Amino acid sequence: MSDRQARCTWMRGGTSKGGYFLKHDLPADRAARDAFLLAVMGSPDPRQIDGMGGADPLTSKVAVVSRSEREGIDVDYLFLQVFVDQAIVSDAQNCGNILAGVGPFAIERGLVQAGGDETRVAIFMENTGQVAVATVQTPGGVPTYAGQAAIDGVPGTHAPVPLEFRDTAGSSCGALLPTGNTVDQVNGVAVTLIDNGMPCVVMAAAELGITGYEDRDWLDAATDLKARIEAIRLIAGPMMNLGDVTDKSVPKMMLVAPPREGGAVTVRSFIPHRAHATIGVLGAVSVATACLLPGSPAAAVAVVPGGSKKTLSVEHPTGEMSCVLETDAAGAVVSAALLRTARKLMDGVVFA
Ligand code: NQM
Repeated sequence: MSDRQARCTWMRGGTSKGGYFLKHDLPADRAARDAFLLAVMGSPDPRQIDGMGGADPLTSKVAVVSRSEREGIDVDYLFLQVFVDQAIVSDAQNCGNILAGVGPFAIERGLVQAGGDETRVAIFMENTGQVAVATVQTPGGVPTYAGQAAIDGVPGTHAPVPLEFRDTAGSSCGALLPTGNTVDQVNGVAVTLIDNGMPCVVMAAAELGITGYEDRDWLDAATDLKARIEAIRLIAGPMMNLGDVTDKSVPKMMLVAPPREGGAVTVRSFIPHRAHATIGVLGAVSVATACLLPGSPAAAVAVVPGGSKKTLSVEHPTGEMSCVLETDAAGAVVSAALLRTARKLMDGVVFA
């Protein structure tokens, strides 16, 4: 195809939505690829009126998928965040929600052979060099999206897509706690700078003068709060080995409060400039991990179950996300599992 059009599948993955491409269907040159994807989404424009993007970072996302040459791995997945109102395409983060669609997409497009009623797809996440395993429902050898699994933030029920992660600590920052500390002070606020799959700055909502139970619209309209959070983010970025994060979508900013619905913790997240409608998958894993660190702002508000395999329900603006964390004898998190769903929405040719 020309560099003005490409075969593409549009999918919802978890609580996100975006375009899924085979790598060889996109321009090989990075600048040309990014220009193509900006045009496909209609960026930069707050309404993305001339493109497929949904005027929201959660619906302006891209998965680039290819058959993997790596031992024991089925496919390689590169996540790209297409900014809505800036001409930026960033590979600086993973996306565990879009990840939920990668397994079914890989089977649909012939990269992976379905194996029985369930097919395990091992996915190398190129953004951070780590592996996730997705289990896709494939009755009769064909992916199905219909089922009884419900996730908060998505109406109805769908086929379950469990995701398992191992060794996500330090995915982008080189270490779970890149400063070596459980707590740092930034602009007078106690923060945990943590990366268990997603670089996050975790702090008490109360320290920022909010309850932590506000809804997305309220948070998005809180200009002074957002300016304060951004000032902390710009200082935290270099401390987390991320360099200058002015034009990056990481670290994510996580404001925690005590749970209200019987869960482990409540979170309001900024990703990083808009409030999240729910919470990112690896963002939730990172916050849940912070809850296990004695002395951290998250541990101070969290209700953590006992045992070496714990389910931490992370409450967010539209429900909760349950993270199953497995810990070793020292209490360090060695694996995380979450339930997502996905749905194929469109398959065809997209134009730039
Ligand atoms: O943290 C949003 C999302 C995400 C990322 C974001 C994600 C994750 O909800 O793994 O899924 O934090 O930008 O899609």
